[in-house]
Amino acid sequence: MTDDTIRITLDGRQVEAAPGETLWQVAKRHGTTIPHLCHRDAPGYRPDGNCRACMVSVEGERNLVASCIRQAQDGMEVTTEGTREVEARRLVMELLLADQPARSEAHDASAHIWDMAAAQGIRESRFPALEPDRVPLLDDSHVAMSVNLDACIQCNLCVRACREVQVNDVIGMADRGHDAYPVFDFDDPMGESTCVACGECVQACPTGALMPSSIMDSEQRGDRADYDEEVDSVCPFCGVGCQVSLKVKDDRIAYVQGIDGPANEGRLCVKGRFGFDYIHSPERLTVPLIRREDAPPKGLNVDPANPWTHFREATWDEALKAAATGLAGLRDAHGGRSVAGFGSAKCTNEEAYLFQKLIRTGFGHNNVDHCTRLCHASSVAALQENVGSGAVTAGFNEIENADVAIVIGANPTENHPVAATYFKQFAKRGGELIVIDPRGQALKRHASHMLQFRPGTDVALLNAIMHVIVEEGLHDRQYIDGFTDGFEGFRAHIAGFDPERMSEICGIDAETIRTVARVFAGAQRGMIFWGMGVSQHIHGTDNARCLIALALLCGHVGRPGTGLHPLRGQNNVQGASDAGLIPMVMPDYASVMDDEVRALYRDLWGGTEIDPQPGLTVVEIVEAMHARQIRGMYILGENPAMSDPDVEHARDGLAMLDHLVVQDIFLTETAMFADVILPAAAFPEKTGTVTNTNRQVQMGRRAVPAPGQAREDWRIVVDLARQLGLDWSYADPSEIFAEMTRAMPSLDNITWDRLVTEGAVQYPCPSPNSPGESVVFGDGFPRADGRALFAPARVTPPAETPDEDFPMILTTGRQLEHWHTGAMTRRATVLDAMEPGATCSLHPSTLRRLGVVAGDKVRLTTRRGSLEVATRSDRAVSPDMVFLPFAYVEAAANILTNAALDPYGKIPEFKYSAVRVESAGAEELAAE
Ligand SMILES: Nc1nc2c(c(=O)[nH]1)N[C@H]1C(S)=C(S)[C@@H](COP(=O)(O)OP(=O)(O)OC[C@H]3O[C@@H](n4cnc5c(=O)[nH]c(N)nc54)[C@H](O)[C@@H]3O)O[C@H]1N2
Ligand SMILES: Nc1nc2c(c(=O)[nH]1)N[C@H]1C(S)=C(S)[C@@H](COP(=O)(O)OP(=O)(O)OC[C@H]3O[C@@H](n4cnc5c(=O)[nH]c(N)nc54)[C@H](O)[C@@H]3O)O[C@H]1N2
Ligand SMILES: [Mo]
Repeated sequence: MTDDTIRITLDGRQVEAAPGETLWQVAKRHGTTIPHLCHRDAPGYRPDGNCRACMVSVEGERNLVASCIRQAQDGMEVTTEGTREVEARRLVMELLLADQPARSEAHDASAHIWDMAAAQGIRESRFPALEPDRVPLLDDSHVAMSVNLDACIQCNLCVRACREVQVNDVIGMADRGHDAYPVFDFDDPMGESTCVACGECVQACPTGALMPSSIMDSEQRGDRADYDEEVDSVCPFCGVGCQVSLKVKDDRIAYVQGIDGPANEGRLCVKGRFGFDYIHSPERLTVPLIRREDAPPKGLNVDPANPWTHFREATWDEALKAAATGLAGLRDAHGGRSVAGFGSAKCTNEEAYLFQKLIRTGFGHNNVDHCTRLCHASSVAALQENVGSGAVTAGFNEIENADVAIVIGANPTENHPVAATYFKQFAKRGGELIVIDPRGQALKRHASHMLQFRPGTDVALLNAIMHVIVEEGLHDRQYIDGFTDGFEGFRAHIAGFDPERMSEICGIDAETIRTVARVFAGAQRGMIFWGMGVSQHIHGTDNARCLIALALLCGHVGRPGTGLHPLRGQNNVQGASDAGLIPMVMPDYASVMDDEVRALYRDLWGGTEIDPQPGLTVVEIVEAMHARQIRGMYILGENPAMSDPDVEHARDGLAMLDHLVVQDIFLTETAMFADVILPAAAFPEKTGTVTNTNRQVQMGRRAVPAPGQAREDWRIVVDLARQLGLDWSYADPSEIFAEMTRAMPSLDNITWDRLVTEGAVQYPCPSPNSPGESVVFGDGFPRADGRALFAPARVTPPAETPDEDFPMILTTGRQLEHWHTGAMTRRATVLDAMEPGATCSLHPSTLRRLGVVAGDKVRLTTRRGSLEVATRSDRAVSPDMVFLPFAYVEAAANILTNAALDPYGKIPEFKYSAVRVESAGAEELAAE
């Protein structure tokens, strides 16, 4: 017991309270849940004390007090269950109910307000309805949510949800007092406002005034509790790893709620909340398919709704046999190296592990890779080289403890929206947010410093920042001496990068560079977050080297509120990489070239020798298809016919394969080239673990059955392995996980049982009871000498720069509502309705120069290909650039992109191509 312990009397009992704890919280901790409406007992929600539903009496005070907001003070005598406060609370409740639709007609008969009323023995109000027609009633302008203002009790929770928890600032209160009601922006209908549909307000609303439309419009109309089962799992979209509660009704996901996972603390984004119904799409693969003998030549020519012109239905036995025989035949005729595999970062750890084991033992080589190659491969290369580990050194939630943070080449409000809520909260409470991006992306509004620089010039800008830090003596000498190597050489190297000269390259003036250098180096605790703008360049590894050096220079690693955090993309890209879906390393990044490593796996895997030669990477595999070195492929949960650079070339490669096995949940563009298609269960239809960007290993649980004959991926891989002659006998994912823990030190102290009961454990985990460590490397680095390394980086121009024929810059990326190649999200009703078609974004001045208005089509042409796409006006895009998302097959961005590779990470330059932009209308007119 410490001296600041507070002692109060609660309903006659002596209890203790922590400083700052409210009476409501103390009571809750001691087993009394005081009724509450405007108070939400969830992380991030500040008490507001406005609804009076939680009143209690405090000895010596004349008026009752709102327990949700009144803090405990030493010596207080509090009564929560005496006649006076109970009667007062009942009165409040009755007055509120008088102004609600009756429960039988409620928008949500299971709303929190009814529970709270019932808890006080109130079923209906004695009072007449106050003003039945007082406010406009239904606003159903939004596809995902409906607003029923007649049920609003002005509790303000939706405003706090929107403004303080998600920091979106869309909802406000109009009018005052009893006449107040929530408005969106400036009193727009919700569907026309700037709302990003995170649904936090719907989750928070205690009355059903804000409801998921899926419930309003369904048979469960008006009852949020009308479900058969609720299952805790993890969101299948991005690397944040939000924990969700899936409400299941009649074997379908009726709706989704955020739960208090370590990364998301109850929050979700539009995809996690409203994007799950892709699994119920009528286009799901439900039976195994085999290419027909008389099918037309392979190409993008299959209708996913009617594949029968190209494929015929097969039994599982027949399909597995066909898949295995085709691949084994190539292995026997041309050697195992003629077959390659792409595993999936959308599947579980266990599935990723089995997949690489299958390729390595079934075909005797390491030609196995996955989308990490197109993603953070360069970041991981630099991190491995300089700090000895490819994972983040601190979870993103550590930003709560930081004073300054850099977000560079990442657009988290769209791509890691729940992580972005923490970044915005950080800025709101005064943290210095430095955003470095060629695009005036949404975080700009929250940034204390926005460096909108020229794309592809990160090394110049970052070296200049570091030049200033060293020149002005702001670097952390003690840290550098204690924990790093290579500083002297590095110092000499960056002496050549003065801000005046670098300013000409990157377009940021020298004074701003100096200011930012001082801010970052001067802070006690700083973090660096980065994304694809850094990694997807031919100099992506150099970009990441600079970021690592910057953190080391300032000693911003290894303490709370400091760290390096490449925001990982797919829900399980961290885990799939850890599990060894990488051609040069085994699980836990153990080199295939290391004799001891191979001996370990030979013993663990029953005597099969592991090939000491690293395998080919994603883009190299495409080249090898064209060279006829790779003749067969097994592609599980990836869509390279959309996601690879220079994708027409990649599609041609796929068409040249003698045998292609695709395992997916949809008949994707890639599956159109397949010889055998194996229908898989989607994430909410299976059980297994996934690892998020924070290194948190979490349990995904089966909530609904898979459609038709679709099977869990791990089961299919096992069956295929057996067909290939491997004697595998896994009967459950827990057995696979147990085998992984034997090989992977990163999983020390993490067991299946722990994950079942705790939901999540972060690695590294020092003991069987520890939740794991958010911040690592406080006492040294996992490199040979225990020290981190400064690696100098030079300025390299992009592989292709604008010229007379291709005068503008094409950059590609993502949108909030869509996932990568669109396979999932274009089949999710709400998401598809919000972003139904392809558009490219251009600055209004560029549109004018081209003589087109937003909505008109333009033709984009690069050295690889050409396409037409509608335009959208966006001031965030600089006038010499065009932004194109890669989710749309009808305007597939990768037809245009450059497959040139970074030499270390082997990642292509998705973020920079020289492009010609012309009005498509003009072309048509000329043709007439
Ligand atoms: N909604 C949605 N969310 C996703 C995904 C999705 O498909 N949809 N995909 C997931 C995956 S796998 C990933 S990897 C992440 C990716 O998440 P992000 O890394 O945020 O991805 P991008 O939108 O591709 O690019 C990020 C930013 O890089 C900037 N940029 C472009 N060129 C440069 C440059 O030369 N230098 C710098 N410094 N910045 C530049 C762009 O303007 C953009 O703001 O998102 C994940 N989350
Ligand atoms: N132009 C351009 N191209 C890019 C990028 C860019 O920024 N610009 N970014 C790159 C990056 S960072 C990435 S990560 C890649 C992503 O590239 P991909 O991984 O190829 O893209 P996804 O669309 O996520 O593909 C996932 C596939 O898995 C399927 N799937 C989903 N759930 C399951 C499941 O449970 N089981 C099975 N078997 N299948 C499932 C989906 O239907 C889909 O076909 O794209 C890269 N390509
Ligand atoms: Mo990614």
